[in-house]
Amino acid sequence: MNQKKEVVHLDAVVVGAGFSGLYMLYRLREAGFSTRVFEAADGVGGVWHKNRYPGARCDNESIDYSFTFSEELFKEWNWSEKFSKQSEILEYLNYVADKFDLRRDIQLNTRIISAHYNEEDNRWTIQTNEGSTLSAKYFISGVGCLSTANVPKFKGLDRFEGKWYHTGNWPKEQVSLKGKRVGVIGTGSTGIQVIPAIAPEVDHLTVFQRTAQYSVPSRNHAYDPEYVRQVKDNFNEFKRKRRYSFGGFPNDIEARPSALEDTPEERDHLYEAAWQKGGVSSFFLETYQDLTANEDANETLSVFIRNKIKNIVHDPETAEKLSPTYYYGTKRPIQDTNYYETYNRDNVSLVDVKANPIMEITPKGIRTTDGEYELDIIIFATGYDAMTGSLFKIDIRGKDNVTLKEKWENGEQTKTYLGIATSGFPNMFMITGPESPSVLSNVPTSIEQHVEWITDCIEYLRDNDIEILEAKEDAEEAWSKHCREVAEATLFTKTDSWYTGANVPGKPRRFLIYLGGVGPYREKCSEIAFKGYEGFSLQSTMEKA
Ligand code: N01
Repeated sequence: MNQKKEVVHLDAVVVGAGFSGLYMLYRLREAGFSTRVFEAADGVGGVWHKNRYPGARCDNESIDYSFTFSEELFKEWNWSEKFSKQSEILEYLNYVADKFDLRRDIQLNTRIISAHYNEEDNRWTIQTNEGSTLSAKYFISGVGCLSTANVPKFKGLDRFEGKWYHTGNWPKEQVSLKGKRVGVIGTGSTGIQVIPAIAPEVDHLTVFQRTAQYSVPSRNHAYDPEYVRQVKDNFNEFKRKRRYSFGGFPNDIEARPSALEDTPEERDHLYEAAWQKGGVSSFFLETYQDLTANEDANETLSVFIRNKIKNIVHDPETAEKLSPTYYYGTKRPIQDTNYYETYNRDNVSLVDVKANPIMEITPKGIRTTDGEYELDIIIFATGYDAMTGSLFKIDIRGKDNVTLKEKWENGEQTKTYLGIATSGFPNMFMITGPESPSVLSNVPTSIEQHVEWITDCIEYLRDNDIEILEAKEDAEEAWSKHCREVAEATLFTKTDSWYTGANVPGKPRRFLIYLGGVGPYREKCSEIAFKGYEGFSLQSTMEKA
């Protein structure tokens, strides 16, 4: 007999158990909403659960890259290094899950495959891959901006006789690279971490580079306990600064207004100081403010880094191939430990696949237009279908059965209101969604702001008997236009990168990150809430009846 499956009723369903999902669950539960988080992986941690590749680290400072919602948590957790290893961040997120007893409402190994808004009862019907059906008043995405791996569709990959891995889905089991001929495709933040980490272990490493990248030394080090004590003692100030800063970091911006107002000697002096101190943030906080806004200012730093590459890399031809030409900072700025130095090793070679594109993967390795490279292992450090990829993996349908993909990709533009909501999809929220500061900010700061805003909003709806909240089309139009205008005033839109979607063939070119600053963005969101959720249409239970 065919038994009808039971539908589980909840206030909220949250997708993903990374930073976003964990905190969302905590806040909604505290506010008295029945909530369940679904996570496709077999553990909490989101990208930090999956990105176990050799050399994986955070390139934001560890203390800054933490939650601040709990002073107790902030004070009892001790980061060991300035830039944490993936394993330490994963340990932290597991600690958070245990400390706040989150696991009982997290279902692991379960993928949400669809979420359909039902206009009859104003609820979301949600299906999982293991056949459960849920009904929730609110559908909340915590899928992250960089969680859907981009594996380029090279001809012949299925015939490769060796092993291949994408860094974003690195296996839990130890991958033995010792004595192997390894190829790495991709030299973004990830490739630049993997390459120096594995070079000493492998027999030979061949790097397939499409775009040469600027990278600066991280100069990672163990934390000075005295520094950590001072930060913890000033928790409230740390938290306030992080929330109202431009980038979501607690640091003061000491950068001078323009690189063009200083002499070349003064500029080199500042750039050299930042290079010696290490970390991308040293350049943005302590050199010049117009590096990503003005082409000539940008070129001064670009030249400085290109000269560094020439000085570090012994072989002039390799140094030339490693020298980037795009506007510094318009691809995600990168920091490293011994990246350029790695090309001085005898067992490392560089292939320029822009000049000689990859034609196919053969059973024995990779064939480019200039020949075949025999390999035992291929590592794809080829990035992500960013910003929208993970949302589109779920069949999300709003009013009139319209899918999110149809709305955003078939329309002339992806449009959201504040990056939190989108018209036609009532009672759906996106944590760090498209057109919010997200990945061009310190992400945990932006996650905290969104989670708190969403929780306050849902409480407001409950307290005021409001059944439906939906972004208005004109408010969304205006926000989206504002986002594009702010971006167009920078150099970001001029470069092909995952920021613009250009890394995924066929993806529409759109810049979906709000560049107006974390602090001003927070104020804007708070003002909208204060004005009774201006720009949203609200429908009460009574009206509906
Ligand atoms: O990915 P990417 P990533 N043939 O897209 C190349 C975050 N992150 O994983 O530049 C050949 O930046 C591509 O070439 P090109 C961080 O936000 C954070 O490195 O497109 N090559 C590029 O070199 C970061 O920005 C941390 O020409 C191909 C590379 O693959 C984001 O994740 C650490 C290709 C992809 O670079 C993504 O970084 C690591 C093809 N068909 C990552 N397709 C932290 O520390 C792509 N490439 C927090």
